[in-house]
Amino acid sequence: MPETTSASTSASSPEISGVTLLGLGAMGSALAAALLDAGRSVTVWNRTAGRAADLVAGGATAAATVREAVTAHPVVVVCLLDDASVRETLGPVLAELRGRTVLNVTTTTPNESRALARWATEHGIDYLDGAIMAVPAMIGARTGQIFYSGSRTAYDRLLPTLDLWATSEFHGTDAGLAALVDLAMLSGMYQMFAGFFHGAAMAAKSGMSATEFAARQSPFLAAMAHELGGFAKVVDGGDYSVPGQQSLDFSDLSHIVRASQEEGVNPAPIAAVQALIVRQTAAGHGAEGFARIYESVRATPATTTVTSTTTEGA
Ligand code: FVH
Repeated sequence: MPETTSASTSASSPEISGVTLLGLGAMGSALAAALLDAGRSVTVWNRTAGRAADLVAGGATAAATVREAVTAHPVVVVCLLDDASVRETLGPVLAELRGRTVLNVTTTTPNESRALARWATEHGIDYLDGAIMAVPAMIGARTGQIFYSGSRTAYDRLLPTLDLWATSEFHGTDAGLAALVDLAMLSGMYQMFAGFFHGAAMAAKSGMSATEFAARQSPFLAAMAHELGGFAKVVDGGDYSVPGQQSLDFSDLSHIVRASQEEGVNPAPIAAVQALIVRQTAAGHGAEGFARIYESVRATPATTTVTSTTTEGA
């Protein structure tokens, strides 16, 4: 189990003097603004000029080049589009980064983060990876979370600064762990959203608008979310036959799939869940509870097709 710690470890960490921020998109700008609000010295850089105006009005220094930006402070926060843009931006200034700390909060896969950490270490850079569980409006309001992994010393030193943005949580010295937990959380979220869209498409056949459906679905899902703790206990206990659960034999969801087809609605989201059930019932586990489908997903089947639009890290 990864080591996970939150903000309380920060109490005795000394404050850092100033921060460089590379990338002034929606998130990078929010991160910089929160640092300025806290009175920190901030130097910013963005590939396309002109995005720094508001931050400069708020007290930031705009650097004309990446080199000028990274040499301004011992800590460089990177908030760019993806792994490729991080490498493209940091590659030419590797010599200048030696001896500094890089905190990369760009969304990456775990292996991209690990590769970046190795690359940084090889060049004498202290590397901390961050994964933001928040939208820009939540930064500074501390209603979001940011997961970190990689250099523990960097995390401890930066924590008073990190805590200005969101609740901070350290997941371990394996630099890929923050990205892993981040993407695991997003996986659950997107599948919930897909389920909502499928339900909305079915309800639309009754004349119900998506807005009307959401008004019903939202409190129902909130109530159902309380089931997660119970499912988790079954998964962690490893006994899917714990009494009191609805068995897979009771329903393989074919009534929902059929209804969707009858109404001319693509059943793909619910059919995907059904396929996970069928794998378990076919293997003789039909008398066990719904949590059993965890066994259908915890390893990649040989036949799974994975689509990737991102470039893997070196
Ligand atoms: N915004 C959000 O809600 C999410 C929340 C969760 C975490 N993400 C991740 O944060 C990274 C940055 O997201 P963002 O919202 O700031 O993104 P954009 O507004 O699209 O800005 C992208 C910035 O990246 C720069 N950029 C793109 N390609 C390059 C490149 N090849 N070289 C240098 N910079 C590059 C772009 O610059 P420009 O287009 O203005 O010149 C923006 O500064 C991201 O990983 C999210 O997944 C945010």
